[in-house]
Amino acid sequence: MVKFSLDGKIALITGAAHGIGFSMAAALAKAGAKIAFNSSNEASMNKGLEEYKKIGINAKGYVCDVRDEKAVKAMIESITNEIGEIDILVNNAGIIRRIPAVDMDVEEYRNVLDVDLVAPFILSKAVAPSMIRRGGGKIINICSLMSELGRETVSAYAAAKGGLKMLTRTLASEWGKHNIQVNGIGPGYIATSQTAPLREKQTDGSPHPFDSFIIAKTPAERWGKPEDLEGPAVFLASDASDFVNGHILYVDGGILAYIGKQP
Ligand code: NAP
Ligand code: GCO
Repeated sequence: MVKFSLDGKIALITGAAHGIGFSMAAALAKAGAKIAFNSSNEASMNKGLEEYKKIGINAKGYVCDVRDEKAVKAMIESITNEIGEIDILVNNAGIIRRIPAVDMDVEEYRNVLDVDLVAPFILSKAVAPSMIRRGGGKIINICSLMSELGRETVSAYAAAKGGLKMLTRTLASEWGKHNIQVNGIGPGYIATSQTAPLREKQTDGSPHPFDSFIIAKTPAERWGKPEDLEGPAVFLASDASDFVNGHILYVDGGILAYIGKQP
């Protein structure tokens, strides 16, 4: 369907060498977009390039620390010169540190916010002038169900993702008149390297307690897969969402709607 076509579009997905970013980038490519992605290091970027090649996607990879505004501006200039001006930005790069607040160094806390909240501002601010000049664009911020709920040990992450929800709404407010739609995707619990520690089997082979906890809290009774984010990403990157702005689309199997299974 034409509304969902990304033919002729150029998309930058940050942190998309693997995980959720990789799946969303692959989906945008299958819908017609040219893909640029970045990693924080060469090894991961090269591994990502190999994975894209394996599925027939001619992605272009860059090494760029999203916390570094100078490096981000240089990467965007390279993408513009080598591929073209960015139509779709997916702020996907993110980290988490699971440490009780009393034990968390302020520097550790600040670093999580730098990657998960400041970097999306840096990237969005860097691509917006071109989008404004050209009459529009799409920005998708990868939030989290932790943009709405907290839990122990993830103070920095939840604060960042909560802030990212409001950054999404604020940029949507500022740039809507320029036909730039700024939205978020809020994944629930997705099986990636980020959540691997929460799913590791116990020494006796039994499920990790957190694994069982999430299954009981999720109406779909399963962890999400990176592939579950493909359709939402194409929707928010395409003309099909031209009147959707400042919205956080939760892709969580219903966890935010559910009090949880009675033990
Ligand atoms: P992941 O596999 O760890 O991917 C995160 C990516 O971020 C990595 O590829 C990493 O790149 C990149 N990254 C981290 N710091 C960076 C930096 N300073 N500069 C450049 N790139 C950097 O995790 P994921 O689960 O796919 O998460 C992707 C996004 O979804 C994150 O924003 C995460 O918070 C969010 N999310 C995840 C879940 C979940 O359950 N998995 C749920 C909700 C939201 P390299 O390693 O290639 O350098
Ligand atoms: C955790 C998890 C979550 C998920 C995700 C939930 O420690 O609770 O890592 O933070 O990664 O963000 O949507």
